Amino acid sequence: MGLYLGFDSSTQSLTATVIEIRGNARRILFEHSLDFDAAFPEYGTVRGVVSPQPGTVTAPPAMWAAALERMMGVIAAQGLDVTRIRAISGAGQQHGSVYLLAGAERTLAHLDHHRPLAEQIQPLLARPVSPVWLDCSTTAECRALTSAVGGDLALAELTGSRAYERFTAAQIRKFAAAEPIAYANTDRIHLVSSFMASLLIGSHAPIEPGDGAGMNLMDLARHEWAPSTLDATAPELERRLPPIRESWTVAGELSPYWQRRYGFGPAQVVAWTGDNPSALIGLGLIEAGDLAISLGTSDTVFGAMPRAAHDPSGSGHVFGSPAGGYMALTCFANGSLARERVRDEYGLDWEGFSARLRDTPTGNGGAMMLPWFVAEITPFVPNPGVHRRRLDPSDAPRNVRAIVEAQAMAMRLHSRWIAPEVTTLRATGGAASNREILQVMADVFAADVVRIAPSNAASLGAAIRAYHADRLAEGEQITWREAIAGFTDADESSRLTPSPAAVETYTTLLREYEAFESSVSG
Ligand code: ADP
Ligand code: XUL
Repeated sequence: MGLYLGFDSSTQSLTATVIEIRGNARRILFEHSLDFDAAFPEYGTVRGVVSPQPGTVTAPPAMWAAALERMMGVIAAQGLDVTRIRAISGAGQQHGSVYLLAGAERTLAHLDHHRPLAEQIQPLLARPVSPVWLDCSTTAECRALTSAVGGDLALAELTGSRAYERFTAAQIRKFAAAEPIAYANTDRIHLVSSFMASLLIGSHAPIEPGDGAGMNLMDLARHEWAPSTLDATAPELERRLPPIRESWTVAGELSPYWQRRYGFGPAQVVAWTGDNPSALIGLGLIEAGDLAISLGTSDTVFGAMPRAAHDPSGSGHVFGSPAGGYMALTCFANGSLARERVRDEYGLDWEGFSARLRDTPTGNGGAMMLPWFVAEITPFVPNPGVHRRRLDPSDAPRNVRAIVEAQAMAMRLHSRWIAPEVTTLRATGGAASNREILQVMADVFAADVVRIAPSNAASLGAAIRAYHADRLAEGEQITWREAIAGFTDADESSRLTPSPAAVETYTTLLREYEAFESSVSG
């Protein structure tokens, strides 16, 4: 059998993973990340994004194209026989949207393999930037959408989530009203995921239900665009959106551009999904059971769900699972970047940050922080602000512990609707390499925390999805259990177990945290 390639086009970086499958023998052949700021300084991003004014956060789609091209070149230069890559899929940061002009499809189909990709993509953009998930400038648009569809609950039952600032509907509505001419010139609106897949196949790729559910536009049960949400968002929206196709759809063949420029073969390109749905697969969460935490730019908690059940507090989301069925997710905007703010404020590196965590007592002597350096998604806090309780801002060790404990307690509290009790948490994302942070998670959740061997579960999940869809396309009735086998087993050397004393401390503290959080967030 062959090789399968997965990508994760995330907030700060693009990662690629190549897996090899020969019968029952499975291995990771290659894993590599390109950091957007460092590799593409000409786009002027800071941690992958641009923020021209507070609350408005965008990224340049041409940079993502440049990164895809650079990575394809890196893969081709590895000494791997890239013609053995049978299928490719990927994951994109969720919610972000890319606006293309009429004529884009023609250019995509005839890319000049002598020229770099980004300079050929730039002229196709009806909007030079893509609003991304960190944007929180669309509260008015969310209100309008909610009242047009009949309230929070009606919208959540229809699309899987109440209206959220970062979701694509609110972002499209804002753009269509603020820049009507550019909107009129927009022929196709892609998610990051379907945009990246389009670059690979040289034509417009579909959206799949995992990532489509992050738009507030898709009927979650039917996997169709929901007319009432389209009408409430922008005129003639449906003709601008790609079709929705099941997750395992082969979107097309790798276009001649990649074959001629880097020597790839005619690999099958499978619909891309969102980074969280892809991590669900990469962490092996096919059926309901374990929960996952992803400690990337955002922190997320998620798990598979057989039926769509909504968060009674209204702060969680139901997305499609790329394995069929659903996934539940809660997202926190103040994840890694907030930890970095505290780390940098006290002049620490990650080792110093971890040492402070080791040296401070569980429960922090009652000192607490609400680390809302930017507007928070969960709980909804539109105005940023860091709040301290019994915590001296000059006390570095206690501030380090306070942020990690607060993040862990918020994750616990706001994931109860997904799983009231957890036995094992599967961890991924950049900060999952930090054992001291994971130990706090284990103690607060009263659960074991494990990692899988590859560092990027979203990118691995994409490679596994490529394999699964390729087998189905060949007529093999492969199950998801067979597809993930050998890749998503827990790395036992990473297992952390909760300490009974710490669990007891956090059981009490969680109630105090909850009261503190709601007294400030309202
Ligand atoms: P994304 O996929 O959202 O672009 P990643 O999952 O790659 O992000 O995570 C990047 C983040 O990981 C960085 O912002 C950094 O704060 C965090 N990180 C990396 N190493 C460590 C560490 N040792 N301890 C804590 N956080 C870390
Ligand atoms: C999920 C969310 C983020 C992005 C970026 O709803 O907004 O996790 O997917 O990773």
